[in-house]
Amino acid sequence: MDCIFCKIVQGELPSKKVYEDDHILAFHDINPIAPVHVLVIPKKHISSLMEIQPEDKELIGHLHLGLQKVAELTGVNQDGFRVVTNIGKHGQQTVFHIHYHVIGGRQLQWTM
Ligand code: DGP
Repeated sequence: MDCIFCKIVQGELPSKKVYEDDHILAFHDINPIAPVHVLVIPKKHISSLMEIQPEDKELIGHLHLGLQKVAELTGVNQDGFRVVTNIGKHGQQTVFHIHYHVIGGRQLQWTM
């Protein structure tokens, strides 16, 4: 499968890791939009939020605990942050391996 995030998981492409365990990986976004911009992904290939299956419930719960860990590791838990997952064309999803952007380190605005 030609998926850049699967290649990062496999170590075939480099990444600046923030956190890793058996099921998830967190790494710095290559094109950050804020002082902290980390992507958190499941190691399992799931193409988007719309492809999560009932058997993935535990994995997705685990990933949310990973989001907390990343917030603590990067310090954005102190003043707050945003978690975003883009889906499809209108969501401007560009990488079709589900990922959650952890964005913070400055005051964010809400513009669409
Ligand atoms: P999106 O699909 O629009 O939710 O965002 C994909 C994000 O992935 C985008 O912010 C840039 C980032 N990205 C794309 N390719 C790479 C890569 O090879 N390495 C890293 N670290 N980030 C990447």
